[in-house]
Amino acid sequence: MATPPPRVLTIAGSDSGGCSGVPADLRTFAAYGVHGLCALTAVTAQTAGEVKAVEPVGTELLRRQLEAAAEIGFDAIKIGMLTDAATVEAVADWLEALPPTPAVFDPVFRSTSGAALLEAEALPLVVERLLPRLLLVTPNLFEAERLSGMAIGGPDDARTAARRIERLGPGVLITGGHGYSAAAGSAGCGASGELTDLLFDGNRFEAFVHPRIRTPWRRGTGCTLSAAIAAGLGWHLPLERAVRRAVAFVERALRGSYPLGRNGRHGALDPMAGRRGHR
Ligand code: PXL
Repeated sequence: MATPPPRVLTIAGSDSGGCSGVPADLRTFAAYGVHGLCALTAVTAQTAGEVKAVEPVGTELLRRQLEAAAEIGFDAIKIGMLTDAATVEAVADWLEALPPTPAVFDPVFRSTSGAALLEAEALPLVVERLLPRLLLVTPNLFEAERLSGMAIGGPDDARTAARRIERLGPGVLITGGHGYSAAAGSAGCGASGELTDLLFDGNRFEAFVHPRIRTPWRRGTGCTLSAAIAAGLGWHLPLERAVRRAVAFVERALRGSYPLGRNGRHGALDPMAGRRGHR
């Protein structure tokens, strides 16, 4: 009989195109060699480039999934798309009653194509009810601006915003992939061809500098990063090592990205890069 691998739960939305959300998370978990459990928050209909429909599964069915997952047990949790206030509350209530478990939250507010994936009224609930119960939150610069309530024009602002978000409860990893809004040419992204993901755990800052992988096929990047961190935590890596490994994992997945659909403009990164069965 094989030794059971770590178990990691994703609480997130499905993506019928298989690029982001639960499909990306489960591929990431598979690549990390952990057993993936999933609790769907919402079902979406999408192509590789467009979100066509989003519908929450409802708090009753979500609760049943979360209770069933807790019966099996898990070592770490990734939380993604939460859609609306009722869903945020259901997840927060459940987390509150759970024995302490490392949880990583990717605060998905809108899709790459601009579709709203968390209603605006739910943000205060995220801050009050969810953030205090998390080990780590992984906002991009836009999401970090929303969570911290300040504009982030460059690396110094990113540090200030990270401190503000950390005061709300969790450690924070601000991802640099989207570029600073104001300060053109500032360190961190853009001209140099490098970008920085900034980790603040409440004690120290750690900057993860890595090459920007230039690919138009980037759907699922944020989901994969947070799932990879959760998988590392499932293997009991300390937070800093789990993040370092996840950043390298996403870089490799982006190098293996591929187009999906007719015109080649859209596509996804490949969490299974180098691990596909037919080779
Ligand atoms: O990339 C954010 C994201 C997360 N989860 C689901 C999504 C998306 C973006 O479209 O559809 C289900």
